[in-house]
Amino acid sequence: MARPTARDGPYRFWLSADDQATLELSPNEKPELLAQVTKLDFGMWSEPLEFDRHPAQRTRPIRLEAGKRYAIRARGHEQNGADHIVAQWTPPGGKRRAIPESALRTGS
Ligand SMILES: [Ca+2]
Repeated sequence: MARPTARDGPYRFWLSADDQATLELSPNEKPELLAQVTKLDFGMWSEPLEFDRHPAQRTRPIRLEAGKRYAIRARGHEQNGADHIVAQWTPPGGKRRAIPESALRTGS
């Protein structure tokens, strides 16, 4: 669950994974409304924390409201070799960085 506490505005999400991965975001806190915002197909792996190997690693800007809760889910599928999955975000007017723990909580 992501809860941007600081600012309204467009957030861009980033995904770095090995092998296949998807990132889903809900328009609200309901996980049943999760919709895919980007997908990395098999073959679209990257090094850990490498976010510029494939255009699909970044989402379009997505408007989020400060204080509102959103369900978010990253899922990976390992095929062989190394494996990892990391999602980050770019907050409005900021730079790409880890989603701060203060903006996340687990469960529904
Ligand atoms: Ca792998």
